[in-house]
Amino acid sequence: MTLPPQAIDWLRSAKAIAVLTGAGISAESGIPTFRDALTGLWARYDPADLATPQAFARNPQLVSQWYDQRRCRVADCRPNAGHFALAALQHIAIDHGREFTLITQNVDRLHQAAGSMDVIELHGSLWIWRCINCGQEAEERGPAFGNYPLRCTCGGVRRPAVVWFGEALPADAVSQAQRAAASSDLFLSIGTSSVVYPAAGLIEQAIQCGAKVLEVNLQPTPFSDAVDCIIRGRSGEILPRLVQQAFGHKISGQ
Ligand code: BV8
Ligand code: ZN
Repeated sequence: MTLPPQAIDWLRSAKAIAVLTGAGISAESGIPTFRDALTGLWARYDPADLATPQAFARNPQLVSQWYDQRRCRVADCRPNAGHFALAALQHIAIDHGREFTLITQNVDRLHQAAGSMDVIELHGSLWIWRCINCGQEAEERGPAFGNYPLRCTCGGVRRPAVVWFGEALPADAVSQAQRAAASSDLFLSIGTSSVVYPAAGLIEQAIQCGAKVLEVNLQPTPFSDAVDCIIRGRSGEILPRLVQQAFGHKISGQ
């Protein structure tokens, strides 16, 4: 597939690039997107029903187990060429003295595993678990917890440090992301269904502030008619091609 030449030109000439990623960029790493039909045990649950403070209050054991299973599944996954392409793009932007901000809705930290720096995590991380009693947070990289819910040394229950529906996003992450969207001259929206707010509002903000907006997605989104350019397809194939054609930089997939 040939890439739209204007997308290559914008990438080459952009002074400030902002990128928003969703679950779609991790799909090729083997991580089901939030809305993919959940397999097996979880098939009868709607993720939006599990990813809420009410669900956790009602059944901390079930919700903790769901998140721990997702955590263990991600532990076996590796970044794909799409993640590596964005990490390479950040280094190229820095070498050329340009602004680059990566904003993600994902909680898998595959961007960081691929080498991206200063990633803005709007929805937290599967790897960090927080005590709801004393607030202590710790990264959990080990095997499945075994019994649920996870307990803190203070005896309190520990929850995944992700942002659930109905919960406020970290204020500093939101303000940093909004500043980057507002000051970007190129905004890449990658693999997100763009229906969850306030994250999706960043796309609106980039459009309103006059950035060129490029959508990379398998499917149309509510913003498809408003963006400047759409590349339909897999981000793991499109992003490395974009970086290579714009800068001659070959992305290896591992
Ligand atoms: C809040 C972490 C208020 C947990 C997630 C307006 C303003 C503000 C809020 C709202 C609003 N309207 C409605 C709301 C409420 C709500 C909301 O947006 N609801 C939606 C459903 C209508 N928002 C909230 O509740 C937010 N909180 O606003 O609180 C507040 C304020 C102050 C004080 C108190 C309260 C919190 C939202 C965050 C929820 N947490 N994740 C977890 O992971 O378990 S959201 C979760 O779903 C993901 O993080 C992601 O952001 C979102 C969408 O998931 P998916 O659809 O699976 O993933 P994605 O969107 O990325 O879609 C996959 C895409 O990839 C598809 O388009 C597909 O085509 C594409 N794709 C697939 N494969 C590929 C690909 N593309 C390219 N290549 C491929 N290979
Ligand atoms: Zn505690």
